[in-house]
Amino acid sequence: MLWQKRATRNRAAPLARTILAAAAIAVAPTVARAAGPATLALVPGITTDAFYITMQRGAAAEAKKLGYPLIWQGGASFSPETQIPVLQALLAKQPGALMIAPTDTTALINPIRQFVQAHIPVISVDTTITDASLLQSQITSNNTQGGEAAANAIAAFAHQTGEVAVINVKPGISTTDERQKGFLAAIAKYPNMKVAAIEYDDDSPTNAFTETQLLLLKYPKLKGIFGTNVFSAEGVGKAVVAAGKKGNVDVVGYDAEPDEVNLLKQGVITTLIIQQPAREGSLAVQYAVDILSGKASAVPKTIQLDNVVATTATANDPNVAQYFYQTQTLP
Ligand code: T6T
Repeated sequence: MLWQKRATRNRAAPLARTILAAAAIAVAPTVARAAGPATLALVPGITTDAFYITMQRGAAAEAKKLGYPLIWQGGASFSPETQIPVLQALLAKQPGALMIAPTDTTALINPIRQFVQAHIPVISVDTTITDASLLQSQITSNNTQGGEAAANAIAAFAHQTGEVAVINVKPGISTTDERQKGFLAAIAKYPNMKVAAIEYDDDSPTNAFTETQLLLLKYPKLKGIFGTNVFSAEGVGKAVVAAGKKGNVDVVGYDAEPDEVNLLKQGVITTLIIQQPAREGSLAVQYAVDILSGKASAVPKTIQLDNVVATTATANDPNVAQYFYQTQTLP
């Protein structure tokens, strides 16, 4: 197996840790670090997004429990241009395993291949790449189902008739592409409904806001808008309020960061399709540790987690609110 060298190093880790702990006072700290468990690296799509911050929390808690150091490092925008240099810097540090949310289905293939060639196992978490042969596991949500659920929520609001629109991030992101596909397929099942427009905001709430303002002017009879992620839904919701169209134009969003949750409680966003990023992060760490401990065969190749649907009516229910995203990483 490609990662045998690393797995062996980790099987020896508990013993090495005990010896080193006993000798900690006498031994130089650099020696102790080199012989400890391999460092796990988690690279989010973007560091300022509550979705990935919540994922970090799940990963950090699990890594702490299992006794593995975790590096969380990513770009300040959701783009290969900022993510690839992060990967290059990480490769030089030779982590034990890489867990990554690739910002593009194809642009990240070669950078990820470099880790595989360096015998570093790679797990995708949230988004993925089209070359699954490079990945030990792919962890994500059921994005197609989430898109369908968004369409059905908008259709119910619109009494199954009229025009709707989508504000998406950009093409080439596995998750949001699937959400859009699921949404379009579900709307197509309503004979009296039509998708009037699909716009891309490049993961910017400001762009989503402006695009929504223009859509509301161009399609005055618009019944609803689907914002496919945190920043899209936030921009759509705020633009609908600014246009005085709350209650006339339905907003269905993905994810659950604080601004979205506020809009949900106010009845601007009427439905949020919420993911389980903390669980995704925790599973990624468990799988990475399994692989490094010689138990790669126990790790599923793909796993899709269920979404949780929140509505304005259920927003204060603790069983739902427990899934809302956090804004502070764990140390
Ligand atoms: O919706 C999540 C994530 O699943 C998607 O891949 C990118 O956007 C988010 O991070 C939310 O902003």
